[in-house]
This record gives sequence, C-alpha cells and structure tokens, in this order.
Amino acid sequence: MKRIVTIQDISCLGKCSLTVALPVISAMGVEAAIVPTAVLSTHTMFKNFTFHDLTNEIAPIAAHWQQENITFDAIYTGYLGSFEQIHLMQRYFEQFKTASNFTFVDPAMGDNGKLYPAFDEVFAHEMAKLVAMADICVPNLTEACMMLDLPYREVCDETYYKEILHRLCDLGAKKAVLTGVSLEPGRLGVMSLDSATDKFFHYDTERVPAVYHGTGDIFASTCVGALARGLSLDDALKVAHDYTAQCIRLTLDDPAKPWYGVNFEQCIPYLLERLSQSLA
Ligand code: PXL
Repeated sequence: MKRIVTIQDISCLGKCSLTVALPVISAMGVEAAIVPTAVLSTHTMFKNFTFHDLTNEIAPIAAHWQQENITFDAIYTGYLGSFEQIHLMQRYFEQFKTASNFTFVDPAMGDNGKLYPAFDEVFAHEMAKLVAMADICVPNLTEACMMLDLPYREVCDETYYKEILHRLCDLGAKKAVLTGVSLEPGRLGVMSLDSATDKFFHYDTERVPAVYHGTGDIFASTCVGALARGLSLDDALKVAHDYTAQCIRLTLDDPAKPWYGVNFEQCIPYLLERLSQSLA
C-alpha cells in the first residue's frame, strides 16, 4: 500500500484541510500520515474561531520518523499558517524527498480573487518559494495570480492561463496545475503544464453553478491519492475534477442547504467507482 504524508491544519468543523484529506486519501486505498500544523475550532470563514498553533511539533515529528526510517510515496502540503511553517515544509522536502516519490503543494491561500483573512501578498510570495520546490503544484487562479504578481481576472483567455502555467514552472515547479479554468462560458475545469515536455493538458465539464468552501482541498486530496494509486497526472486530474464537481452538484441539491463545506462523504461511492474506472 502506498503512503502519503499530508501537512496542514485541522479545522475541527468545516470540511477542509485534514478533515477532508484523511477520509479522501484513506477511501482511495492509500495510507494517510498527517502532521497537524494547528488546531482551529472551524475554518477561518466562521467568526470567532479558536486557534492553537502546533508549529513546535513539526520538526520533532520529522526527527522521530527519520529515526524510524519512515518513507513516503508523496509529501503533500496544504494550508500553512506562517512563514515559519513554510520554511519547515522546505526542510521536510529535503528530509523526505527521494528519487522515487513526489512533492505535491497546494498553496491554499484564497479563492474568488481574494486571499483568506490570515494572508497577504508577502505571504503569497513566500508560498511561491515552496511551489518552486514542488514536483506538482495545484493553485487555483486566485492563488497563482497572488504568487506571481499577476492581475486576477474574472474572465481569462487560453493565452493567459498558459502564461500563468509557464510562470509557475519558471518558478521551479516541475508540473503546474491550475484550477478554476474556464475556456468557455458555462464550463469549468483544470489546465496543466509539464515542464519536461512543454505539453499542456486541459479538462473541463459543465460548470455547476455554486461555490463552496473546501473544494480545493477535496480536489488536491483526490489528485494526490489518484497519483499514489499510479494514475498519470492527466487521469488523476480528471478523477479529481469529476469527484469535486459531483460533490458540488450533490450539495446544491441538498434541501438542508449546507454552507460551510460540501457533502463529500455522500459522494465517496462515486469516487471509488470513478477511480476504479480509471485504474481498469
Ligand atoms: O480550505 C482551505 C482552508 C484550510 N484551513 C483553514 C482555512 C481554509 C480556508 O479558509 O480557513 C483553517
């Protein structure tokens, strides 16, 4: 069985970061080791959330794992709360990256043209340095524009998406993925660039007309899980996009009108079906 380590916060309620990564990666038949970077009562879209920083645990956890000769098939970083945590992740990559595994960076910092409350441009530039060390990075359009100092545009054309992907690879990322790509009104998907071959890949489906919190984490966790299961990046992106879109569709149809996250749990049977199709 493959083993991924994922390093991000645990928002006790809110369906994001570790409360998404753990169940999604496990459901995909991959072991999920975790490094919780902070404990929050909820994600930061709620008011008055509590926050307990766990930065001091990060290096000792790695040191213990090294004593035990633990290795990982992927090292996956998500939401990080400080410069120091970004620097600690650079150190993790040095400690745990081997010739046969990959680093996967989701620079979770914002969405819909805005950074989350905890972040600013200076933080985004620091995150770009972690993206520079990634085998695969998966920013959304907002995060990519903030890291690259490019204007965020509600409507972009193919040339602009390709320019962004080139610049992410110029930072140092081996493969760059951009989410939230819309080449036609009413459609939404992903585009990627492999710096080794200079080939672009694009995949989209009909846009589900709703925006929910935590969908970037669902996309990233599914993508890294699918890669660990041996899918190519193109196939992993298709599975991750289809599962995320299905989660949004089901949530939109829920009469309880959930607002702080999607019903990803109800779609796990769909994910497993979709994954086995791709593995067949
Ligand atoms: O979904 C990304 C995320 C992760 N963790 C925390 C967050 C958010 C988004 O707001 O607040 C704590």
